[in-house]
Amino acid sequence: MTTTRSLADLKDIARRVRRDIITSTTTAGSGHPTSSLSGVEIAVALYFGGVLRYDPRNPHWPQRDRFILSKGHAAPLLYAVLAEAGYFATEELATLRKLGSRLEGHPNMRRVPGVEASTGSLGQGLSLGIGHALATRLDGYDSRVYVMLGDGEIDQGQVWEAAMTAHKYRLDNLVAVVDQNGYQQTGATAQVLDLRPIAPKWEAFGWFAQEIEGNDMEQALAALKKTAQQKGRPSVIVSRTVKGYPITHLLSEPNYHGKPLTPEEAQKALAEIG
Ligand SMILES: Cc1ncc(C[n+]2csc(CCOP(=O)(O)OP(=O)(O)O)c2C)c(N)n1
Ligand SMILES: [Mg+2]
Repeated sequence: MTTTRSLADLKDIARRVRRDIITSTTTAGSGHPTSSLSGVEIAVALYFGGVLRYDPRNPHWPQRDRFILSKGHAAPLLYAVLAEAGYFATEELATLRKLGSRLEGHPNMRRVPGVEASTGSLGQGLSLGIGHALATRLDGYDSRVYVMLGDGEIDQGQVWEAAMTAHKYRLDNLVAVVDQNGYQQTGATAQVLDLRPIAPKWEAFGWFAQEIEGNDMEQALAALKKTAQQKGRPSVIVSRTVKGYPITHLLSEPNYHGKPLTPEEAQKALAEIG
């Protein structure tokens, strides 16, 4: 099944998800709010815009589509979306990173329903996505696999090995999203290792590439839907976003990687989100 909401509803969900990201990380006193905030529109469009087929009452439904958060440190985003989708109660988000909680700092597929892969060691998610895409094809299903990567994460060689492999097997049921928020752990991606222009590199590896403003819900939704029309090649969406969006004082502030907001900052941020 898919869930299809109106554009206004999707924007409402995105606001709730952003609030959950900020509240859960501030309550935890740790985590990666800015990395989570940049990817909200893509994740919300995917789960609630009629793109991903899933059933929260049957998380292992064989014909389901898969979403793999390769940038696993953005777990607060994944958890907020899974709670919104009905995999578990929203109240559980308050247990993020607490001792004994299944909502660990990085997603654990053995503990959390709806988590398709245990990620956090960057660079591996696309390879895992290839495994799912090949397996579901062998099973004769038309399931699709979506993988979100960071723009720093794609520095890793394994990502490009996966890019070559996906093309070799003509995996038109595989979609990579590069959350191009311009920053990684220690600074701007442009300074650490400048891979721009990103889309032509994927095209050179045989992929169908789209470039979008990724904090625009309409663009996120349209780009995700368009990937289904591709035959014989995998798709990538290079999603230009803002790390920390839309919290003004977090906008592209490199020192905020992996830091929660203080309770006072969180109050201001929640007011800003509305
Ligand atoms: C293999 C590996 N090396 C290093 C890290 C530590 N690390 C966590 S987040 C991060 C930066 C990731 O940047 P990016 O992919 O751009 O994601 P963003 O937070 O900007 O969304 C790094 C280096 C890791 N998780 N895995
Ligand atoms: Mg980044």
